Amino acid sequence: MARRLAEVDSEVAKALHEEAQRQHRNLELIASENFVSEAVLEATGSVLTNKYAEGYPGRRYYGGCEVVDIVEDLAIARAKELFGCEHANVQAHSGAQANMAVYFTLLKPGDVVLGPNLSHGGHLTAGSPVNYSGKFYSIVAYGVRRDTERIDLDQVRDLARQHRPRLIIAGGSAFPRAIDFTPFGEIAREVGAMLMADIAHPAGLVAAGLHPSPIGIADFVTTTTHKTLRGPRGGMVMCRAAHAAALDKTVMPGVQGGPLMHVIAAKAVAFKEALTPEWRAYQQQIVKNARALADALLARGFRLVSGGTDTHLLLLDLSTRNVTGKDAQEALDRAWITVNKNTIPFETKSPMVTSGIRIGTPAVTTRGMTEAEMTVIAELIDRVLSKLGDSGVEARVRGEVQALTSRFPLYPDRVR
Ligand code: DSN
Repeated sequence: MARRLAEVDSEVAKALHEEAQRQHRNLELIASENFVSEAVLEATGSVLTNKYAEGYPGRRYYGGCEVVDIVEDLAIARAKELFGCEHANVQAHSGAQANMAVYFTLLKPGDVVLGPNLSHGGHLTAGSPVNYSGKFYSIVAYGVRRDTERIDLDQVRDLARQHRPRLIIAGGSAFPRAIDFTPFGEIAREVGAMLMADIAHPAGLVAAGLHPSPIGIADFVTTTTHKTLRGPRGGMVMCRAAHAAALDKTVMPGVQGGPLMHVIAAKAVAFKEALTPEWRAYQQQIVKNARALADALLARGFRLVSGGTDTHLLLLDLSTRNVTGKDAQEALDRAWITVNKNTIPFETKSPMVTSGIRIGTPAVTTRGMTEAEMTVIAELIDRVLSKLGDSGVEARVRGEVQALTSRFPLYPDRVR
């Protein structure tokens, strides 16, 4: 039992070491990724992975749950304190399952759902035809306005009046601008719909008071815990007390079995970290960095969807440079700058090619980078994309990326 990973499985051990080195060496700009603390990593890799605990604290189907009950109660209490919500279910394995839990709590197959178009910033689970949400429900999609590239609230209202949805969704994966939940709440009330806010992306900013909060407006709020929130990979659902029992029953036994207690422990740790002034300052720096990066890219002639950002992410429209998102992602990868290709509003290319890339600042901010480094990052991106496929440029940028990241060490004990 005492044998370590490297003795048991040298191949996986080597891959983990290489991944730690990659994370240390590269510039991580994927807007949905972050680097958790050693404390969160420790909880994620803990003995709680051994425990079955179907049910909820004090009401489990298995014996031996007295310790994991403490952990789940801590996670719930801290989530409630952090977001000011009436009820939190911390068992959702992911954001997709958090959303599924809300749908299955509220909807019957065929019910009408009004949600954001995927290529306008929405998420797969808000009704994409390739996702369960698009297969089970009758989806009506809203988007952004062509002129401002911000959510078209007139369209949301018109579609809601016309289609009388049972559920309206606000939030997604690629909205660079803050979402005001108040008008969504008004529209939902007017047409008798429930409102779900998916804050997976800006959750950290919401918790820090840097982005409007849907708590008290939306009936259900879903999030992941691993993006701006900087916790372990997982999901969470918050709701009004009136929906608590129905929601909990949907999560387990409705759509999940045993909760991942090691991940719930790590969520508890992350929420504790999030309740500190240092963490709030970190969230502020994420936003400052995103603005600095946006300004630096605009100054270099890039086009940003909606002209900028209010959050942690930017969406670059590369069509004005005749570069696809796919080619840009691959060229930046070769230069050790990690981004993801992303569709843009009114996209004309396939999701595997795209016209844009999405860039976020949570991970580089965790490493300690500030506005000065954002200017350097914009220059590095510009050099790679201005000479697409030039191996000499990519090699020189790789060297500069390594020089930059080595000044902001990440997991030093794991990289050695
Ligand atoms: N994959 C996540 C993101 O990158 O935003 C959403 O599921």
